[in-house]
Amino acid sequence: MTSPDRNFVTLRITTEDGVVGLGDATLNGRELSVVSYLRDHVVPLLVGRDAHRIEDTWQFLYRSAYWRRGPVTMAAIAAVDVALWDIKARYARMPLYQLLGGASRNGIMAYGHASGRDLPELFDSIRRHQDLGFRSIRVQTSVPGIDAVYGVAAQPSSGGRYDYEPAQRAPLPAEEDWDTRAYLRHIPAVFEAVRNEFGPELPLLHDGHHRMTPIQAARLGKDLEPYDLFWLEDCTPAENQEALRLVRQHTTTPLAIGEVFNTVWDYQTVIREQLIDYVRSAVTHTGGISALRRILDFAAQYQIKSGIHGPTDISPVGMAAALHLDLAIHNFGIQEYMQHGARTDEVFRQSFTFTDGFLHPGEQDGLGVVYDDEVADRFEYQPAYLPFNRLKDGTVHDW
Ligand code: GCO
Ligand code: MG
Repeated sequence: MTSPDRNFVTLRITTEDGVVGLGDATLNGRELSVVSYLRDHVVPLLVGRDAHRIEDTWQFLYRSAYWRRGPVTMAAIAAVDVALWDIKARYARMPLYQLLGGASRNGIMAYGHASGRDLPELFDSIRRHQDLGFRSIRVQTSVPGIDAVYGVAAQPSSGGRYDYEPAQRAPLPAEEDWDTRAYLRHIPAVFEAVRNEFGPELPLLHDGHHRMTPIQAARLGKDLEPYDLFWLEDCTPAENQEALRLVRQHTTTPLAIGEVFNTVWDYQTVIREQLIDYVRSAVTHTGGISALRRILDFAAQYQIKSGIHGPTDISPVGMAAALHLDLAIHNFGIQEYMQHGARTDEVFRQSFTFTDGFLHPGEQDGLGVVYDDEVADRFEYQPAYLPFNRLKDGTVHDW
């Protein structure tokens, strides 16, 4: 556990001849649960096992626990899986993507998070991200009548950069407000203004963050069609995967879902019925490289592509795992990329590059990440929670 710019949980596995593998086990707002799951229930089972038996270890951890699936379990299994892949690639003395089939592309298209409380601030943020090299941009803005909206930098001092995922360091989650009708009235005009300012070509993404009903999501998808989005993300809560049928009937706006999913079973209907266009899971939350690769192979049969989750609450280890997978699979779509802070980069010495809008995992053996214990130990865990929403009448709503 370390908390340079935010809390991160990292698993290190060391083989008897000293080869080290790293795995990301960070579950934003519930980090301590995964630390306990690993320390108290998984690590004792790993000591003495053959580190080369990745698949057997994955199946052993998934089936021997009896209780299956869920974000805590799958983050713990993911950390073990990624650490063992890191070890195997280090033994093989090659970058991890080579073990996954080698490169299927020259670089990994990334998208960045632009935001603004109003159009001038939003336009500045988009330009800043273009200056940073981003060729695809997520657009989030404030909404008149709502005080705090997801994805928008709270103050312009950060230059409109939504710097870190909003796990506020506080003993309790912050309450935010929401009004879906105000949001639906406002967003289409924002995208019309962005298209008028930046032209028709720039790939634009938007995150609905689970807040609409299916018919509201259908309306927004239809209203945004003239602006040709790359994707509309988490347009409606998707525990009920069939809800996407109604959205799909009304709009051709591409849909991305899955950052809160944690196994292939969460995707079965939306993939088989082609109700989505992009799989949003992170390696860290879905059981690791072994599991997410299977989900993406299943998705490929339905012409669905990857859109791996890459906010700052995915650690550089989880990010590196994503990049090796992004480089190797055929049905790559896009990679989310929020740059980590300087302190985080001190703890996790990473070797991936971001050049002219494209990421690359690098050519180091394994994942290409080194964890500096001495620096990490300087940053104690601090309780931090994602906010939650209430509607005007006080009803709790999806954040
Ligand atoms: C995204 C996600 C994040 C989540 C965060 C939760 O699209 O990157 O929606 O912004 O809110 O990862 O921990
Ligand atoms: Mg999202």
